[in-house]
Amino acid sequence: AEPAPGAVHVPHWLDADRQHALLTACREWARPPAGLRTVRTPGGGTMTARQVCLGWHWYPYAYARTVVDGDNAPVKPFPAWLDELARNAVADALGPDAVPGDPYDIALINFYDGDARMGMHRDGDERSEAPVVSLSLGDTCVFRFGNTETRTRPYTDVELRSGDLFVFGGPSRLAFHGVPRVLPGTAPAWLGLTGRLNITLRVSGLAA
Ligand code: MD3
Ligand code: FE
Repeated sequence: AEPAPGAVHVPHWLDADRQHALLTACREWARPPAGLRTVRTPGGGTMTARQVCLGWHWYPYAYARTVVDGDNAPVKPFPAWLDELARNAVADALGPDAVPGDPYDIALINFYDGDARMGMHRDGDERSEAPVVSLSLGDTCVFRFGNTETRTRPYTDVELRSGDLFVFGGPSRLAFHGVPRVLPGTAPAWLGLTGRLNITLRVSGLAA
């Protein structure tokens, strides 16, 4: 399904084995040092989803190589297999011509409990127009996909389920989006995850 130009939702892209493997990896990455943390915005807000980064550390609103707003540890490396996964995702969703020349080198992994949300925002801290790849695990969420002008209507609400892929390329790369709610207790029982996890894969366009 293509809810907006360049935005493609592929339900059930990850089979059960790949969901398990990705969840196991995310749990390892969540451990300190440079593990899961609460993000505080300059305006004094707190993100309710907790986050861990690979490759480059995101903090509002820039990238660094160390956890400058946490334990100051070096950010964990971005593994080559995640670049492969991202390239396969873009090819499957948008076709081979949409796969970027530069490697994927950032993963932002958000952990949501039942009360967590993400407000409407745009992702503009990367220096690349490469499509963003999003993978969901665990509880279903309501994902709100908006427009490029305002954080309000018009928007489209889409349910993202465990194993779903969403790719944001073209004009949708700069659209406002958010997660107004998570639907607790909807994760597949076999996964063994309470809550929701989202992995976004990005090309930084930043110098190594
Ligand atoms: C559209 N994450 O990490 S995934 C984010 O579910 C983020 O954790 C949400 O928004 C989450 O920035 C939504 C879908 C998503 C991710 C990145 C995008 C949509 C996007 C970047 C550009 C456009
Ligand atoms: Fe985002």
